[in-house]
Amino acid sequence: MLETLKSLQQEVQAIRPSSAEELESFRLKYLSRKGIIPSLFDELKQLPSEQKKEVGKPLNELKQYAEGKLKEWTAQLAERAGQGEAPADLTLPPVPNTLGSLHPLTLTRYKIIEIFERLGFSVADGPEIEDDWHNFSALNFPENHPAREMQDTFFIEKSPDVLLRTHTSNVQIRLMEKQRPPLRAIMPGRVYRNEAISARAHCFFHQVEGLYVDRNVGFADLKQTLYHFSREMFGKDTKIRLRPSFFPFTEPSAEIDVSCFICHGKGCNICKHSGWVEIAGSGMVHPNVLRHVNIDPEEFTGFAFGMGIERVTMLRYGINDLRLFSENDVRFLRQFKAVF
Ligand code: 2NL
Repeated sequence: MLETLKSLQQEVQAIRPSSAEELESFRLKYLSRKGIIPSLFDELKQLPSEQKKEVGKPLNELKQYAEGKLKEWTAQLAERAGQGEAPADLTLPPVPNTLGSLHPLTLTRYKIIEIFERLGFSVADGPEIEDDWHNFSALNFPENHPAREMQDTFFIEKSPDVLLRTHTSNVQIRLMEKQRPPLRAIMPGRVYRNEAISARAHCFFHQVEGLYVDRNVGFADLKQTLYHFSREMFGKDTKIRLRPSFFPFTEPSAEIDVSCFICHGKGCNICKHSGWVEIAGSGMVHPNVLRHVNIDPEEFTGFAFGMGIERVTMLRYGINDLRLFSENDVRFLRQFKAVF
């Protein structure tokens, strides 16, 4: 009897049913009412009591093993059937897209580029590590300008200076050095300033600058271009307002405000109850800047502007903390879906 049990145990262990039919014949052969294992229990009853003890335990183990195996294979076959054979239900919603999403700053940059490309502006690119000439001197910054101080700019080396660019105007200088007017380009990119990090300031941010140099480019071109941009970016009823300002590289210079697209002039937190929000700086390219790149200011004029991508993005989406852009928190990033 013990020998029989041992070989049965090995037999059952070796069985690997590969279909529902094979599984059923396994059940019938070993576990059904007339199967091998129940009939062994019948035999057990006939045995004298010392042998009952000896044989009872391994027989029970065999029964439990066979029952466990039946259960396990029943589940496995059901799972396989579910995967392979169930017809696809075409009325179910599609599997959600688990790809990442574009960063909100990327979405805003794409939108800005799209608007200016339709006006004939190309997109230019340049280095983030820059020399003094392309970041400051060519742009008419005086020798003692505070932006040249260590507190404001990240210097990599001093005399000759190597620094992290503080604006993308360096690309405009490089473009004008290389190409003759007419020039029409925008320069998106990352810029660096030595600021303590807070909800409103960061040691790097993103900018788009624009430049248009040709014969007879005037202030009206600047105004109309930025008016068109504002309406495309913030909506067709957007109005703009120009306030006098100062930059070393433009003369005259103006800050561009757009009418508050949140409250439409009624007054809200975004516009601090003024009805206007600042979005860009701008001006006519200073004649000294044109001279520095060998463009004759008597023959050519140009306008330029610069805007912060973070600022425009915060206004578009109602984001109130600059740090969210660089923390890579997916709970934040997931909320921005591209609409093309
Ligand atoms: C701002 C203001 C501005 C420019 C950038 C520029 C570049 C050259 C010549 C003249 Cl090469 N101007 N760029 C002009 C006016 C304003 O940026 O608030 N940016 C965030």
